[in-house]
Parts: sequence; C-alpha cells; structure tokens
Amino acid sequence: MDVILDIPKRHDDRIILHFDYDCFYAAVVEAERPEIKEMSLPLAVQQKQIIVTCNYEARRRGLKKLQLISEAKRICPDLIIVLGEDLTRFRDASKKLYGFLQQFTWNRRAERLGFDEVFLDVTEVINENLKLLNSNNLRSSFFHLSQKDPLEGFTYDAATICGHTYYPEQGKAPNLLDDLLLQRLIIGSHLAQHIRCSLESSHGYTATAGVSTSKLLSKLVGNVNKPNGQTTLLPPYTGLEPALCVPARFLAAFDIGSVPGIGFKTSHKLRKHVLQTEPKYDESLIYGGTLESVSVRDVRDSPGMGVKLLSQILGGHGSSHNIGGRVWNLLWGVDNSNVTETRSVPRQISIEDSYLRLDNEMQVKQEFRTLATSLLRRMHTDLLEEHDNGLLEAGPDGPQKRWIAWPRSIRLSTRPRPPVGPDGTRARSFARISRSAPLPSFMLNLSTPAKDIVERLILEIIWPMFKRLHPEKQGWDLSLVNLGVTNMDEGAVNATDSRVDIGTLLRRQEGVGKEWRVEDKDVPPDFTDEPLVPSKGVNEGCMVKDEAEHQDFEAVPGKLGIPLVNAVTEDDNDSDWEFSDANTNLSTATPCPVCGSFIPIFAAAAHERFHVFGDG
Ligand code: DCP
Ligand code: MG
Ligand code: MG
Repeated sequence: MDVILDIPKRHDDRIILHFDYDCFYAAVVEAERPEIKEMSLPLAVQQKQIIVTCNYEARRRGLKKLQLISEAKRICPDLIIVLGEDLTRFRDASKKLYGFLQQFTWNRRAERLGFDEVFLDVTEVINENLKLLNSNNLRSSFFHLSQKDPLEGFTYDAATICGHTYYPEQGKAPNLLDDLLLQRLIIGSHLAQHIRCSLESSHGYTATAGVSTSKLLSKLVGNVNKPNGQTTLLPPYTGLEPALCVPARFLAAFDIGSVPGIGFKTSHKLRKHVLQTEPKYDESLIYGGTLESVSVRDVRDSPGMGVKLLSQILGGHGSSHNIGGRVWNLLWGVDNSNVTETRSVPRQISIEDSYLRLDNEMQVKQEFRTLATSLLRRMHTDLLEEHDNGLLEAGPDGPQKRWIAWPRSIRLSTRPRPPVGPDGTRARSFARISRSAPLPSFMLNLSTPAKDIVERLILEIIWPMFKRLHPEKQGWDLSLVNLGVTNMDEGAVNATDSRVDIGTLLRRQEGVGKEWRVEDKDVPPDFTDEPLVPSKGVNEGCMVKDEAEHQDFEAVPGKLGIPLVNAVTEDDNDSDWEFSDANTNLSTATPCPVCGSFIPIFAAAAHERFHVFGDG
C-alpha cells in the first residue's frame, strides 16, 4: 500500500499540444525545391557520413534516418543527397514555423524542443471554447481562435474526437460522455487538426501531433501515429487505482531510457537496480540501445520502489534536487512542468563543431574564423531589428538596424581529447573546459565588415583566451570547439528608446564590462540528473569554474543517442527538457560490436541505432 500512498498528484487542468514536423530537414529542402515533392523523388540530407533524415519517398524505398551514406546509396542509387552541415536554413525554417505555431496560444506558452518540436499550452483557448459550447448541439460547434474577433475560427463537431486516440485496449474505451477532461481533449484534438492543416496549407509542412495534459504525455502519445497524424490520450487519467489510469498504463511498457526527462545516467542506474547487475549495453551499445530492456513497469514494480528508494538509487553527490520525486512522477506519467513562455531573444547563442583531430595552431585559428563568422551572422539574425528613428547607425547597405538585446560575454569552450593510454585505447571524454570574457564592443559595430570584426576578435580575444585555456606545453588535441555569446542584456531596447545613441551604449558596455562577474550558465540548465565524472585524461589544471555546468550539457549524448556532428546550440527556452542539438559522440573509432565493421567515430552512434532498430 505504500506505493499507492506515494502516487504523485497530476494537474490535469491544462491542455498541451505537441508537434513534431515530419522528415524535418528533408521537408525544408523540399520547400525550397518543390519539384522533388511534385515528382516524388527520394531525398536525403547528409551530415558527414550520415543521412540525418530522408523524405517519405526515400523511406518508402527502405532508407532510414541515421544511416550511413554508403548504405543509403546502395539501397537507393538515384537518391538525391543534399548536404546539411550548414544549419542556417533549418534554423530559419524552425523559427518561422515556431512563429506561426505560437500564435495559437493565448498565454504565450509555446516552447521549442530542438529544431523540429513545439509544445503549445492551449489551456485558455480550450477553456473558453468549452464555455461557449452548446451542449444541445455539439455537432455544429464553432471554434473560436481569437479572443478579439468572434468570427475568427472554424466549425467543428465537438462530440467527436478528431484523429487517432490512444487507449490501452484499443476499441474498448469506456463511455465517458460526461467527462469534462474528455470534452476538453476533444476540443484540443480539433485545434491540433486545425493547426496541422494550416501549417501545411500556409507553409507546406506536415507535422505529427499529440494531445494531452502535459508535455510528457503529449510528446509520447504524438509518436503513436506518424507521419502526418495526431493522437489524443484518452481518459480516465485519475479516479481509478493508480496503475489502472490511462497515463500509467500508457507509460508502463516504455523502455526506461525512452522517457523524456529520464537521462542516460538515470536510466542506467535504474536498469542496474532492476537487473541487480551491470547492464550489458554499457560495454557495447553506448547510445540508446540496450541488450536487456527494462520497462517503466519493471522499475515501478520492483520491491520497495518509491520516492525514498529512488532518491537512494539516484541521489548522491551532484544529483539534482528531488531527483527521486521527479523520476517517481515520470514513472506514473506525471509531469507538472510548464510549457515555457515565448522569449523574444535567445538566452545565449553558441556555435560549435566537433573534430576527429584538431591539434595545430593554424587549423585552430581557421576553425575560430569559421565559428566566429557564423556566430556573428547568428547575432545579426537573432538580435537585430529594423529601425527607422534615425538615431542608430545603418548597416552598410541595408535599412537601419538596432540591437534589441546584446550579450555581455563571449565564451570559448573546448573538449580536449584524452591521451592514448598504455593499452592503446582512449578514454571517452565528455568534459568541456571553458573561459569567458566581456564581449568587446567592436563586435556590435554594424559599419565594420564582418571579416574585419572576426579577425580582430580572434587576435584580441579568442586566441588569448585559448592560450589561457590551453597552457599545456606538450600541445593538445581538441575534439570539440564551441564559441558562444552569453549573458544577454535586454535593456538595450529601453535604452535606445530613451534616445541614447549607440556610441554611449557601447561605451557603457565597455565600462561595465570590466566589473562583470561572468555568470556562465550553459544549456540546458536543469535537464540532466547528474554530472558526468570528468575523464582522467583531462588536464585538471586548466579546468575553469563553469566546468560542472558543461558536464550537465555533456550528459545529454546518452539521452537520445543522436550524433550531431556539426551543431548549433541555442537556449531559447527555460526548459529542463531542452534536448541539445549538440550531441556529439567523441571516442576512438571502434569495431561495431554487432557486425564487426569498423565504424568511424562520427558514424558509430547512427550505426548502433541502425542495429538497435533493425533492418526491416
Ligand atoms: N537530426 C540531425 N541529427 C540527428 C537527428 C536528427 O541532424 N542525429 C535532424 C534531422 C531531422 C531533425 O533533426 O530532420 C528532426 O529530427 P527527428 O528525429 O524529428 O526526425 P525527422 O523530423 O527528420 O523525422 P520524423 O518524421 O520521424 O519526425
Ligand atoms: Mg520530426
Ligand atoms: Mg523530432
């Protein structure tokens, strides 16, 4: 009975929609080149040696996401391959679609997860439409999309759910005519359908949606019918014995590692606890795949399980606050975390790339050039707006622009590759080291050509920072470099509105900069459960204080098992759900434990997933 008493409380007063764009990168390319879709040509997007995604024509012919390019070409010789290492077009499309989707909330709660997923908290929209229902004539209801314009909306059948539903025994859903939650979910399902149709007609993208009362449930249930489908998780969510409620039953069969919010290390500890032995995949399948599946139900049903035991298993040095309670909630399908509010400017912007080998000054400087150029371009895209009050400087050939916010700090992070040990192997290292400095004012100057800014930045700031970060006499070999701007100051707009010119602002920036205590929070703030232990090969002497935060970030690779070889991170949201795009798998090349092929490091994760998910 202990377990029952421990069951967490669910707040089902919200309606949350989750959207995941279908074949996202391929869809972006198709939007640029409509003939691909019109002629049903197979298309794949390549990063390094991997197909990161492909369109449905390619999938129909047997291609898969995260497949080696060589295999893909063999399976589908007429495949159109587009290089996807420059993420600009995907990021731009992601922003545009997010801008479109967020209009459908009335409470500004719209959260992006990576590039291709969005959560919308549509509670207010649903509640208002619930109030306006005429219970005598549900079948011809009018859905109000706007609080201001009563004519904006569409007609719908409020007595019937739209799209697919999930109920543990399909076809046997109880009759819940008077259930208020069901009524709200029905309304939500029609909104999800309307949004998906509008997205397709206005922007040409199809998406898959989930409808429920939390981020966790809407994301997981959306996955049930892909692509271009939507699924609503049916009630009852409460009122029965806990294990019989639909969310708990829905979650029960999921592998523990596939529950969003349960990280790689947490699921590892839980597997170990349930199996009472070291999980086997630990030595072979590093990313995502497991040899023994441990389900949510297995964890829930293991003897003595509850918040207390979970805290014992998962707690300890460096673990996040109340980890036992949080994980216990997730096991029962309870996620009371909020969809974060839309932010007009990102919290930080950073660009990174990973390398098989980066160990000489010339190469490093060249990489700095590339990264700094992208960073500057991103700053211009994200932080400038057009402006015409004549106070600020014009761009060289465009309309006048002004900074709506600016970063106070610039940060350089690297991940040194551990040296080869006596046995010829290398420890896998996830430890990043970093340094920050006040952002130099010349970076914000709009009349200097970008090339000159980048050169000066490298000479005066980045290279000196790098030398301090890597004083090692014997040299270094980097597996990753990240360049970012942080500590966003959004006061700039107000300052310019009160007629302070850019020169004053820059001087202020310069002056204050010296006293700033750099508060260097990396992404994601509170996503992972525990920091990774830095690997032994790292030179501890050059660790800086924010290392622990980077380790949080670094713990993400085990989460989704995604090898992203050329990545951009951005922390637009407050989410503790943020799945970084910068999941880089760095270890030495190894033979595949399943088929024995020798796999280059950047392809290892995809290759492993290929085995995990099978060929057919
Ligand atoms: N992506 C990537 N590297 C990975 C995984 C994904 O660059 N290792 C990119 C390509 C995808 C996009 O992220 O288009 C979104 O990832 P999804 O897993 O949602 O895949 P898709 O949207 O492509 O396909 P689906 O239709 O299954 O959602
Ligand atoms: Mg997708
Ligand atoms: Mg996705």
